[in-house]
Amino acid sequence: MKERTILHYDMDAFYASVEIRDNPSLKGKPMVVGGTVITTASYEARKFGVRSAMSVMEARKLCPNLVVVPVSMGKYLEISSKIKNLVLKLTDKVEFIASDEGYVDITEIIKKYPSKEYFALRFQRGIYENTGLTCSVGIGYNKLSAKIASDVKKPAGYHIFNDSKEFVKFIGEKNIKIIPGVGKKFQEILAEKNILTVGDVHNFSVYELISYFGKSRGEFLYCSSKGEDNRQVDYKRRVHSVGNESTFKYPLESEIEIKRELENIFHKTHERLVGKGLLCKTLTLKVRFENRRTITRSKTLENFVDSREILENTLENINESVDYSMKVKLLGISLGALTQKSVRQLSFSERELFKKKNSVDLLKEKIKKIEKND
Ligand code: TTP
Ligand code: MG
Repeated sequence: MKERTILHYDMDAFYASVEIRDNPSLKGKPMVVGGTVITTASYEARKFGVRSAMSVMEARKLCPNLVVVPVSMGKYLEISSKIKNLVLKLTDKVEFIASDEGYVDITEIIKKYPSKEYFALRFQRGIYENTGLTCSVGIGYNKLSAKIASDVKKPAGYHIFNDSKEFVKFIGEKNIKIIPGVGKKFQEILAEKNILTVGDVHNFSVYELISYFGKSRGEFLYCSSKGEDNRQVDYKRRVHSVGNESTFKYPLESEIEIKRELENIFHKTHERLVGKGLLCKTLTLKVRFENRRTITRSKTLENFVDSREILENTLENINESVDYSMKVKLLGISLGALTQKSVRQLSFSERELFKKKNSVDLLKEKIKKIEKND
């Protein structure tokens, strides 16, 4: 199999960090985000043993000064799609596995950078400058090693596993629960066979593991303990345009007919644009005449839009420039130069605010050092 380089990122105390960013008086205090149940805890609260999924009542017993901030899901989702769009600017080979984490296949793009370390720092800095939030980054040679790497220096750190030798050495002495997918129940079953660390798995053959735990779990354990994981980063190709066409068995003759068909096609296309949560910047009209001659007419708008009115007017303008002296065999509309609706450009003041923060300066310094040594 071809050698790969995979990055995994995971935002630090995601919901809590957003709340602290938006209300700096919370900084340094043990706080959680939640109602009756905690979604996440700040790192200060974690020192008291406060964790996700714990009840607030239970947490207050551990930490009497705990500050509880209500959940603002809309806000976290908006920031989540902003982060996703930032990552997608690097490459479309991204698989988002939660609102605050994802895998990126950087096998190709890493070649343009001086080192993996440099890339990790640039990645973190990019996220921080645009959102004011820190993330942890792991770079490995497959998904498993990348995912575990991102947890090594949490929060705000990064770790790199260059090859399976390095990785297997690292996980060997660790508790078996370090392997994602090994939950509490499985851990108990494994303990019955004296498998407490990842290294303990090596005492068994793959056949023994399968006979104890079943085919899929047995194979999974065997491969994971040797640092093997062939899963691909499951990315979806980005949509570059949305469009619809209609071919007419009986070519259209009158302008009224043409207009009605165009309205139908526009309606379908516009619904798809809105349904996918996209904005567009260009509209293209395609017309094929009875003699098979095909023309396209495009207009690029000043801004990204999904407004039905603006797009309908644009279509009307373009359509007026078409000479319909011949019968029409096909009509098509496509909306291009797409972007996700949730992307919001940062205002200048917000950008400046984040630039003032210390950790960005630290990252910049580290990057400079690497550049000097290169
Ligand atoms: P996580 O990435 O698991 O946790 P986290 O980002 O808060 O902290 P860490 O620094 O350890 O990565 O989850 C991301 C968000 O998902 C988290 O901020 C809140 C939400 N969440 C819940 O709502 N319930 C839960 O049980 C968990 C684990 C997370
Ligand atoms: Mg997280």
